[in-house]
Amino acid sequence: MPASASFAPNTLITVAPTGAETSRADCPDLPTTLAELAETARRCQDAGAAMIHIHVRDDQHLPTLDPGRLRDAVAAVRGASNLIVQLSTGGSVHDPLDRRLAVLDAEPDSCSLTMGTTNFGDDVFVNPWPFVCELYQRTQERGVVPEFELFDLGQVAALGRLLERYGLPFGGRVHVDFVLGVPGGMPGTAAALAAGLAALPEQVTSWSATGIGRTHLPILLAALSHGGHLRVGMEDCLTFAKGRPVRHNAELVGRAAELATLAQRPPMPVAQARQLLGLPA
Ligand code: KMH
Ligand code: ZN
Repeated sequence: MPASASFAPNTLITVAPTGAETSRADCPDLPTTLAELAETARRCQDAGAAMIHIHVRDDQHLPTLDPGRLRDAVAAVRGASNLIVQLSTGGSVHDPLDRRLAVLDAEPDSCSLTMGTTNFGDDVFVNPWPFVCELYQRTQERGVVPEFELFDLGQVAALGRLLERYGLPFGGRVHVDFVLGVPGGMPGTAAALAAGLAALPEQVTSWSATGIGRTHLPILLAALSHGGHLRVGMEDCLTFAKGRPVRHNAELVGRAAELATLAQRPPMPVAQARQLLGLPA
């Protein structure tokens, strides 16, 4: 792990409240409307989050990359909170690449940028190298701070190649997020996280991790024990404890904040998180 990325004094908590995979019918508590997104942003900020990773839904609660809807979502969250707004450029496995590139038109603070193609359950999350390069250069031109999503060890190496070829992101900081436990990616184990950390390029300045499904809590604890930041939320985990569904994203943020505080690295305020990511104050 690069020395610059080790043991931050505070913990950046990112909430990923919705995702693109869970249907509203299967999970009525999933926030899918703009009003619910705004309410979620406010409550999650109160609970300790500093950044929100957003997937937008349409009036039928289905994933969409409609440009107007994306802009409305950014405005709704900014109207309800001070959270750093990160739009997903991953979308759903069915979204075409050109629509995913156009996400930047909604002018978020940050966007996710996945470093390679990954089997995704029975589907494929497509991220060809030319697409990764194009999206990265667009973030540099538009002044959007990327968060590099790492689903697999090969993607950690690909990040090194990207930074060598195109230089640092807008803002000069390099923040990555390990996504562990996707069927097709790295397993949700502390050992896999440690392997990913050991392989990080030296330009990386901060990292977070999230575990999918039942790996959510173990990866949260492993990330804290390695000095990293946290991503939590119903995109990644729908069960708070055995037999007890998550009722609101703020529950996951609140638990992460408690555990981070216990680890002597309490939640990072938004202003500090903006500095961490190289965003203007
Ligand atoms: N929904 C997944 C196919 C991202 O947000 O950038 C992709 C994803 C990653 O969630
Ligand atoms: Zn996502």
